[in-house]
Amino acid sequence: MAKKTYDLLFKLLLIGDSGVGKTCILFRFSDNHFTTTFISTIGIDFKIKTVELRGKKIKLQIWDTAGQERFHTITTSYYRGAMGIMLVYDITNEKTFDDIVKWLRNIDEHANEDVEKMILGNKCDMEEKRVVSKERGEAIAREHGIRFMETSAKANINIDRAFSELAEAILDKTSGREADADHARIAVERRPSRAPPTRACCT
Ligand SMILES: Nc1nc2c(ncn2[C@@H]2O[C@H](COP(=O)(O)OP(=O)(O)OP(=O)(O)O)[C@@H](O)[C@H]2O)c(=O)[nH]1
Ligand SMILES: [Mg+2]
Repeated sequence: MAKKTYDLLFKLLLIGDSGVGKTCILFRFSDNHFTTTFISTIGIDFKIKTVELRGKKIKLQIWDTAGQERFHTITTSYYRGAMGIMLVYDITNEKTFDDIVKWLRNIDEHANEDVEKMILGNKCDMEEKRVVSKERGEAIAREHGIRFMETSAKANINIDRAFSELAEAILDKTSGREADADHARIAVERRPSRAPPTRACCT
């Protein structure tokens, strides 16, 4: 049988308005490549990258969704399997930031309850065109108890870090579950196989 080349598989999802840079973020992370040509994603696409975290090989299967409304039905059908979701807005476009609440609502409706989330304010290389301050990004993330980072796919700022932090948060959760499972197994193994029935004494 072929040897498994990874220890864990994490499924991640990128969501956010069209044009915020989701595909570029993914390409920078997977291929260290960037292009200024905008080719809007049709439906959904994915890339794979294996990273090493705390001595474990983690295969990241990253789903890149189309931000355009007409693909809403197909893209939301991918939320359920995601263990981590990156919500992306563009710091030079107010509407994409306002829409973060809409994307958060979509997550509430379609994703697993314990999915790890992270908000990314992308295109932070365009300081001269900035309309959303970093503080506002931090504030909305704090309000919803979510991680936050400003990124640039173009200048390669915080791209690797964003994926590592999200994967690490999932790893923390997964390790917790593994520990729980071990604990439960030990508890079962220690239980006497034929424990005498406990009875209330009646005289
Ligand atoms: N300056 C700058 N431009 C960026 C950055 N990231 C993406 N872009 C540009 O923004 C445009 C849209 O990028 P995409 O990655 O295709 O956007 P998307 O979010 O995938 O859009 P949809 O697939 O339609 O949902 C392209 O012209 C990119 O070159 C960035 O970090 N800085
Ligand atoms: Mg795209």
